[in-house]
Amino acid sequence: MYKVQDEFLWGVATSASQIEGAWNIDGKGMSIADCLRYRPEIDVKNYKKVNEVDTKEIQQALTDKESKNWAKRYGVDFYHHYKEDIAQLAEMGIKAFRFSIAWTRIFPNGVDTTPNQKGLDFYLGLVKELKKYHIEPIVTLSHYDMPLHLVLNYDAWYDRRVINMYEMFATTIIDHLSEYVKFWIPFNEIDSIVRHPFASAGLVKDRFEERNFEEVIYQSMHHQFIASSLIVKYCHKHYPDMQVGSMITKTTVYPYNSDPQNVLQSLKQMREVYAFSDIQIRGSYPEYLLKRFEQQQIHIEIPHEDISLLAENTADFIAFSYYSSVCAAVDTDGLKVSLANTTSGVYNRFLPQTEWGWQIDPLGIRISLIELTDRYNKPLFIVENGLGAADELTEENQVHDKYRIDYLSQHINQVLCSLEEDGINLLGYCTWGATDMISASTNQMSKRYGFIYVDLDDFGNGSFRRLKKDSYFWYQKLLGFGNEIPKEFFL
Ligand code: BGP
Repeated sequence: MYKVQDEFLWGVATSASQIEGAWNIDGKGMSIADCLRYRPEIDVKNYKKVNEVDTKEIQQALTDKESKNWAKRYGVDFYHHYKEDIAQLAEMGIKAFRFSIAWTRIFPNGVDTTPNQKGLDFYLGLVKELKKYHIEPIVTLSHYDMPLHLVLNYDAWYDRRVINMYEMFATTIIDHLSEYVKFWIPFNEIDSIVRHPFASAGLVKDRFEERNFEEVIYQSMHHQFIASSLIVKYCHKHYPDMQVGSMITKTTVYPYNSDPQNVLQSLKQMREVYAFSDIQIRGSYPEYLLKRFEQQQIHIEIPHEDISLLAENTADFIAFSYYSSVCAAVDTDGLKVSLANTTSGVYNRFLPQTEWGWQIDPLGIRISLIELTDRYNKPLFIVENGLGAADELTEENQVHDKYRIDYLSQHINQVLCSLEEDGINLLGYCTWGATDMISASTNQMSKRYGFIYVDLDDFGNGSFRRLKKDSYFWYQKLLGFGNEIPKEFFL
């Protein structure tokens, strides 16, 4: 038998721009996610071409109010379906529901002096619905959908004033939901700014032509760290029971072979992500990052008061997403490329690949748990793990997603094994996807992650009808075991 603590948070995870829809009703302003569309003419493995848009594409988004191609404007209409969805998830037996707050539902332009009451009402209604079923909310404050107004009229996260606009937004919603929400994540995958600066921080490259764009990215990164520290400070001061997490994109990186050069390369690649959790957990910039800035002539402004703010307001836990692993090699000539979320690396011949080129590595989630425990010795929270697949609906209106059951079964088995053997402190596990939703990197609906199928295609056509997949009943059975789970369930 595997044993988990009574308060272990089995759940599911979502984000506002991928599920809510209702992009321009009840006072919501336009976000950067509303400028992203499915681009069938572009290979979806080239997420940068799809989502790192230029000013011309933004202008098109501003004028095109009708086309259903802007997938994240419609999501899966959770805004109007949330009671039905929460009821079905409660019936599945979840104990936690991760969601994010659409900043522009609260402050439509980011600079508004008063919050949008209908936005506040929506999220209060949502957490009350969760409370009805004794489901713990895990709330991400910024999940790739900052106000477009701050991109067009400020320099997005490169502008230090955005820190205080974010602080106003975050503290307003924290106060509003304080009776119901204990777990807060200021930024989803705070490390992702280096891979997709627009989707993560509203940075449009052609608006910084006279600057070193890498320097713009790292200065914006610093502003997000400061914003995050201000939220830690606020919660610790006003709500001592609240816990604030640092969230990173955790991909396990293996050396391509035992050549010490490749071992060193894999350590360097992992440090590119660890730098973010180092800063948020250890409270200061690691020397290796400062040395890299020096060598690459990257200069960022770090006022003296920032140094103490970072040091005195570190995160309480480490949340992370895990999907896949990659290999690292110094010389990649002739080696096949493999993807892990929006990270790329060298293909691992020991592992299978999904239809979107992400390799499936259950042991990698256990390795990640051990690595993070050994580096930080802090509570951990798996807030995303799942399989994106092109599910097919049968004529009997069923989805036989055994491939997703196998993926989740293998990964959860490793998580429970790690809990049993590796001395980790794990707060919970959330699958990525509750219902199907819009893919963050490709803006596709057909890259499905949910336990609940949604009748919608890549072009916004469909009834939004919900249908339970085979995996729904599998996860329901797992959650039904409570805190003693038979090991043979995973055979
Ligand atoms: C993570 C994001 C999620 C989610 C997930 C799956 O990086 O935090 O928002 O989208 O990736 O990726 P995708 O939707 O691109 O398949």
